[in-house]
Amino acid sequence: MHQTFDAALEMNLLHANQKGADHNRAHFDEWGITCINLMSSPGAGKTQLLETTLNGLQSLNIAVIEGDMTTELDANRLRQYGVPVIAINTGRSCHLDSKMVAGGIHQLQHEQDPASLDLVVVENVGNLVCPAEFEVGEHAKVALLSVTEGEDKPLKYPVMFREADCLLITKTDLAPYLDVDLEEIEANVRQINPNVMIFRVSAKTGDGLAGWFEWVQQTVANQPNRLQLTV
Ligand SMILES: Nc1nc2c(ncn2[C@@H]2O[C@H](COP(=O)(O)OP(=O)(O)OP(=O)(O)O)[C@@H](O)[C@H]2O)c(=O)[nH]1
Ligand SMILES: [Mg+2]
Ligand SMILES: [Zn+2]
Ligand SMILES: [Zn+2]
Repeated sequence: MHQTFDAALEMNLLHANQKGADHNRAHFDEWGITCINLMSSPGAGKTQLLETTLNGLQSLNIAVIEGDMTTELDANRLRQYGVPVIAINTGRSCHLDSKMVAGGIHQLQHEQDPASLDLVVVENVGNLVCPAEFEVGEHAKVALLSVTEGEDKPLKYPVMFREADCLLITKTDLAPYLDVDLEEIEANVRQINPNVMIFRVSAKTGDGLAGWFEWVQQTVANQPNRLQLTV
């Protein structure tokens, strides 16, 4: 959260955002859809992970809400996979908020029957701090940390790691070329969030992706209204 001169203002902002997040989650629950919020610093590999996930999980009907400050570069990468992609430009904002995502959901709703979807993945703006403080109505938060970012990042930027339900240590194919200790990354993450699910993955080689795919499928299966709607 940016330093504000007025704590009350900050509380109001987060309160308004929470109301919007509740609105979005009500939509997802009404449609029996799961929503996952993907967050990381710029370049940790969110879009590439999404590309491999769209390829690997074709049994699921997935839509993407793609947040970027400017450009539709990531959205256009993902459109090539033939899935609905709603692009949101945040302008000067360093994170998506629930109101922006509501706009995306309503647009998605106009384009197709939302109940035909299993999963909406929100790719947040690349930023290791602010996205974690603005809930968008997701059922699960997934954080990515690439092996090039340094073992200390979970300790220095704890909010996202504390909030995450699942952490992906990405680009593990690069680890042999670096002085990086993956055990230390995991220990630092566990210090902040002892129960988080951790996967080590390489979107480039495919290493570790099976565990991630299984986690996504399980998360989708756990959407309570999905069970009611499909029986
Ligand atoms: N070696 C290697 N490179 C990767 C891997 N995943 C992503 N990259 C590279 O990392 C760079 C950034 O990947 P993106 O997927 O665009 O990262 P992002 O988190 O979506 O970036 P922003 O949306 O800008 O925050 C690209 O050059 C990718 O090719 C991986 O598993 N291994
Ligand atoms: Mg991206
Ligand atoms: Zn609505
Ligand atoms: Zn910020």
